[in-house]
Amino acid sequence: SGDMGRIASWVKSHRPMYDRATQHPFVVGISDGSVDLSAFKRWLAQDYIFVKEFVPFLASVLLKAWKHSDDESDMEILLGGMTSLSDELAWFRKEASKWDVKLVGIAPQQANLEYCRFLQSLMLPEVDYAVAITAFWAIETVYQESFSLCLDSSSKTPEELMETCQRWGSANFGHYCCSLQKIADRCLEKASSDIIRKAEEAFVCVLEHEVNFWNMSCGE
Ligand code: HMH
Repeated sequence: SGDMGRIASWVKSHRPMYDRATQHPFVVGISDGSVDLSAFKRWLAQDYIFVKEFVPFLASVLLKAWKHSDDESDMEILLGGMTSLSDELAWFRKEASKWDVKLVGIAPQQANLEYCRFLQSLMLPEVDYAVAITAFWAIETVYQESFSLCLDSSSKTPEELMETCQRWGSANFGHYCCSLQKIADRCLEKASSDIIRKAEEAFVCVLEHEVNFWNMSCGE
C-alpha cells in the first residue's frame, strides 16, 4: 500500500460504504436544518444505550493494550477516551432532560441490538488487539466525520443541535481519532495476513452497523 497506512488504504478501497456511513441522510438533515426532531430524539435515546455498551468494549481494548501493546502511549490515549465516554454519558442525561427524552426503561431497537452484539463479539479475549483497535477507530471516526460535516461554514445546523455536533465534530475529537488511527496502523504493520484480513472485515462491519444505526434513527 505504498506510503499510505493500512487504514487510509481501506478508507479508499471501501469509499462508497464509508461515505454511506459518514454522509447519511440523517446527518445531512442536521446540517441543512431539515432534520425531523422526533428522529433526533430517537437517536439520542438509542445512542445512550449504545454508549453504555461502548464502555465495556473500550475496557476490553484497554485490557488488550495493557497485555499486548509495545507502546505505553496507547494506554494514555485510550484512558483519555474512557474519560470522554464518562463525560459523554453525563452529557446524554443532560441533553435528554433538555429535550424531554426518556432514557430509563427504553428498549434498544433491532439495529442497536445487533451493533451491541457485534461489540460483544469483539470483546472476546481471542480477538486480536489490532482488530479491536481498528474497530474502535472506525466507530469513533464515523461520528467525527459525520458531525464535523454539520459544523462546516456552509451548513445550516439548528442552534439547538450545535452542542451535539461539537461533541464529535470538534478538532479535538478529530485529533483523538488521528491518534487512534496511528495506533491501528502501527499494529497492522506487524500483523499477520490473517489478522489484517480480520481487521478489514471488522472495519467494514462497523460501517454497515453505523448505516443501520442511522437508518433506525430516521425511523426506518
Ligand atoms: C452508533 N457510533 C454510534 N454511537 C456513538 N456514540 C459513536 C459511534 C461514537 O462514539
